[in-house]
Amino acid sequence: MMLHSKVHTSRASVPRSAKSAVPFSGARRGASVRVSASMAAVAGVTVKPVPTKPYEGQKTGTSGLRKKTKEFMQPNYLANWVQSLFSALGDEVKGKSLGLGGDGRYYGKEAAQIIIKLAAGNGFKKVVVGQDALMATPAASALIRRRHLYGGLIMSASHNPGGPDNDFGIKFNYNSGEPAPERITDKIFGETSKVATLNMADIPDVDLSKIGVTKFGEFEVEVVDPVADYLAQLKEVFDFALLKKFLSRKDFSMVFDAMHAVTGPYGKRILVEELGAPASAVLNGVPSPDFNGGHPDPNLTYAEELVKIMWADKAPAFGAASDGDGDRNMILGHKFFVNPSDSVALIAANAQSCIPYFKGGLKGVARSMPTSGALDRVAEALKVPFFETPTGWKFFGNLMDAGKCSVCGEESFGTGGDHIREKDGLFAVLAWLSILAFRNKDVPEGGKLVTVADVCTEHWKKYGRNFFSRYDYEECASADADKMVAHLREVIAKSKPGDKIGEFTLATADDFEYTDPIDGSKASKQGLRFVFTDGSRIIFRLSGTGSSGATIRMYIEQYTADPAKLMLDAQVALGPIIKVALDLSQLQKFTGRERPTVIT
Ligand code: VG1
Ligand code: CO
Repeated sequence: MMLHSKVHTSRASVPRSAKSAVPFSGARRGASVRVSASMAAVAGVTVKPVPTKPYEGQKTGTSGLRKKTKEFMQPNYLANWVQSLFSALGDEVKGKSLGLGGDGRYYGKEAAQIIIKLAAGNGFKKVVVGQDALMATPAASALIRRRHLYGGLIMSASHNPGGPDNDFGIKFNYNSGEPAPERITDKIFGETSKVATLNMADIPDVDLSKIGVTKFGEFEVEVVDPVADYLAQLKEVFDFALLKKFLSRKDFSMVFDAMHAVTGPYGKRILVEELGAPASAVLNGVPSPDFNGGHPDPNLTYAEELVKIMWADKAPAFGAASDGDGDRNMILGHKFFVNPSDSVALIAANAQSCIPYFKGGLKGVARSMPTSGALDRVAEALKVPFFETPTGWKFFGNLMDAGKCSVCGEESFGTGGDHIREKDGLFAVLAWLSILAFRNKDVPEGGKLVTVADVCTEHWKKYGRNFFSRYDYEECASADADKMVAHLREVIAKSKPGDKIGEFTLATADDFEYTDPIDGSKASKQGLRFVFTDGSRIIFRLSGTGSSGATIRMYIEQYTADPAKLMLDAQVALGPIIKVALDLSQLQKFTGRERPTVIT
């Protein structure tokens, strides 16, 4: 390529109307051209400045930007956001390596090609991408950490349905593998409102179906096995030999439902090939661009195939499912559902004895605000620091980086550890299998196995039980949801400690605000909560992951230490407080909804 000393290569100086490619030299040692630090791309790559216009509303929600796939497929829609991200990151990205992958949903492969061109055009030296553009969210976090990448882009709308008529999404994770904090996402949003030029490298599409390296000048794309780094990470956490031995018991069987999403290949490789489970243990294990028309959200409503299997009279001892991008998990025993708020508490309580990575003890634990207080009790018993954060995994990253949190979780089927910086579906599965393996190590084959239900009931006997339920009212009219929120704010403003609401006495009512203990950043308006004197709670939030309308989430919690009540059905135990919550919010009046779309 010719050296072109007159060409300014900083982003700002790229002519907006330029139609032709702008060739430029790279930072070649001894070259006579002075290369500016803000040069747009690496040597040997031609940058084509593509003029563009901002789209409204490209604001990152709880976890990345999620919109209808058709919105994402509009000209430059995805490119605008990615360019805005790179612009927000600035010169820092020059010469760095970027991870890339997604949950296999519709439009992922095309999106990957656009992102690779923008990465090259904005000065990244390398993109490490999962084969066929696949990469589970926890695997992307592991990849970033293990390969010391600058960061990574994950193409996923997680548990939202996929396909041309459903959702697509994208999010950026930083160099310790954590979802970008709000100071970055705010900056990206700022850039999206003024983006005018896309720095696209003029390179052909890369064959993502073959593992290997493709070079364009000094820029390279490495296609990698999306499972390998993640598997290596999990091997540093769990005792694979012990798990393999446990799974080989003839009196134990399990089933893992990948829900036609990204974890199929992970489940097959880890559970079947590494740990010796039969191939039939992985259900729906082939990733499909529209999740086979399903809703890849592992809960009792959407994982109905698995639920049917586990509620049959003859069933496997252990059942699990994960979501679209593999960061969520649902854990089931025979006819038994483990509430995610209990799951994280249980994993924390058993981590030190059952999981090698935690054998030195936990540095601390954390949960999102709406998640039940079961974990708080474990933290107290273990005498470790405890943190309550807003909803969304991005708030755990700082705590983990600062060495203050080893295990954390959310009520929304998210559980994780500080081995990576994302919630991790298969981590939860292996954690539960580790607990079961440990508890059954002295039970002879054919003896009475300690079950998932046994582990939970013993936990409740020791700590008491935090009954918990979440009601989701999906796709309400936004105006209605806003009116309900405004009404609740008025109720909060008028309320005072000691007020009687139904049979409950109010301790506090507020709009949750969080100050990050590490960097002091503040997040406000993170959920309206009513906390009662007996520790019961009612919380309302609007979802930040939907792509249309408003989803209202109502979270209900009540604690009991009464042995006679421990085994009650959660909906029965929570009946009275649920009624109070509905009366207080007048949800039915505001939304016209008689009942929720999903109950957890
Ligand atoms: C939901 C959950 C939240 C979770 C987020 C991303 O957010 O409530 O706990 O972190 O999804 O999960 P919201 O704003 O809709 O309540 V995932 O697996 O969709 O990345
Ligand atoms: Co997810």
